[in-house]
Amino acid sequence: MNIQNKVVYQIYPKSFYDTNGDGLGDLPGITAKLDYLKELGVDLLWLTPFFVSPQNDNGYDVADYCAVDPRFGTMEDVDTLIRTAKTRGIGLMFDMVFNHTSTEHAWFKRALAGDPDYMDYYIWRDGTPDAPPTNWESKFGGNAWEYVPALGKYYLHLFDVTQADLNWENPRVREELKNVIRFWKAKGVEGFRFDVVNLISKPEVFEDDHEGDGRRFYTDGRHVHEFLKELTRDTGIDTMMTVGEMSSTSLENCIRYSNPAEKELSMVFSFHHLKIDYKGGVKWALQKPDIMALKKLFAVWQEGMAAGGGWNAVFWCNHDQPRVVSRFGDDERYPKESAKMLGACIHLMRGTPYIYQGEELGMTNAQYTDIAQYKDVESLNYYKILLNEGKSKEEALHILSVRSRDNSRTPMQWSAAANAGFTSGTPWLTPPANFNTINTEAEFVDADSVFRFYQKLIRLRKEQPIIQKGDIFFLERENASVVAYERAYAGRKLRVYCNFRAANVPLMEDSLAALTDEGWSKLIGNYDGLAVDLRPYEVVALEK
Ligand code: TEU
Ligand code: CA
Repeated sequence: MNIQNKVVYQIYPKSFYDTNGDGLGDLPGITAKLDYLKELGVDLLWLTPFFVSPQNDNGYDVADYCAVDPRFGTMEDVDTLIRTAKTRGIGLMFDMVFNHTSTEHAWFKRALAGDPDYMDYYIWRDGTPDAPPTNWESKFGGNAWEYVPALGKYYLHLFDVTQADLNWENPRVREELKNVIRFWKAKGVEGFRFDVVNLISKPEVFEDDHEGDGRRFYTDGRHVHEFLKELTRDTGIDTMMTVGEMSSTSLENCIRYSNPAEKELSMVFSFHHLKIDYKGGVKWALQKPDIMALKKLFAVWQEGMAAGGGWNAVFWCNHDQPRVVSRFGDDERYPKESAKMLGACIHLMRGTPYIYQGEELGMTNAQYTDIAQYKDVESLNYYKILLNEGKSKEEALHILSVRSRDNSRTPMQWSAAANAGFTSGTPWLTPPANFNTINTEAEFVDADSVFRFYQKLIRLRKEQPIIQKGDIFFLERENASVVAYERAYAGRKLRVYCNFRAANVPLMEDSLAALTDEGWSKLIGNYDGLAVDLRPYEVVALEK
């Protein structure tokens, strides 16, 4: 599949559209909104997990990989969705959570019952109740090992205690997972997203980490490339669109994961650019976004992946990240300008853009003020941890309002009707009050809306080989306010300037007026005409 001219749209089914009034989005709700997605112009839909699950981590705790959770619908609904999307030229990508299963999975239940074959599907270490095998931390807080008294052993869980890590060293595990891919491939999906797939290969010996939380021992682990090659080869997914979610990864590894010659994956998500507002690298410690750090990371990753023949998935938002307009933009004074600037910044880069539902409307953070409004397991765990660390309730709630994953999981804002038109019942998460103005109906009739701008960005990618294939080189490297880059292809050039400040900012290397004198003309922007300086959150792309 040509991945360079595609745009992927991520759907969090639980929050997309509810057709039966139970307050939870469902699969028929996605089918019902295909015309909307067609109008936007996206090519593929990545659906986060809708498989049978106790939903402790909203479906990332899978209890049966090949069955549909009745909350979301039926297998027939899946077939209908795939078939109907195809008639609109839209493909589906399903989410494969292969680092761990739910502790409700039949494999884990057999392991718990002491069946040695199934115990070997997971990672166990001997121990006593008071001494976990290592000091590694779970990504959701607390120690990463859980003691099972009946077995006298601990199992590893890098995420929630109900998400047990699979033992990829066991060939039977790898065969089981290949069968899952084959099952969904036969249903006619066109791609897969692999959850935290660079964490699947654990070390041979488990030891304490005296420098960190343990991640250096299992991130991009010793056999990960081998395992991915085998999975891809044996399931024949090398011709499909595949993307791996890479936690705390390196450029060098991402080149290997995504260079077509390696036959591992089509592209990768990396997250370094989404930690520029983590103080000391800690998610729960707030700081203002460090735009200089952001620029450097973009330059390293964009230029580095191009040099090594790798391919990035480019994105700001997903179901784990706060809304970008609230985060790196200004959702109060410049909501439209900053949402458009952020969109263009990513969409004109080298890589395949991913849009997370509602991003194309400029949807904001949830604006919750009460702990009872939160549902996410990570948020609830960290609320307690923050209080235990001595933070006041107000401080802890403020941190959650900025960092919680629920910020992105609020219902899709379809209209100004009750519950943003998402459900006729009670929504599982409350939408922020701004759905009155930020919603698909309002943005359809506004020619200047964020939606119309995203639509244009998608169309430009399809029309312009330079956006799909151009080389990339970063400009304005010393300018702490502006992210700027030049694309080049077949004698043509494209320059993109993005102002990340709520103020006028001059360029360092040129003025925009001088550029027009040199024959550059405007391709797209979020303000009328051109000024000498960049205006607040202005983006302008010039071509020559
Ligand atoms: O996320 C992996 C991951 O490490 C995160 O983005 C995580 O949510 C964040 O670091 C916590 O601070 C993936 C899924 O996208 C996420 O929804 C799942 O909870 C997680 O894997 C476990 O399957
Ligand atoms: Ca429903």
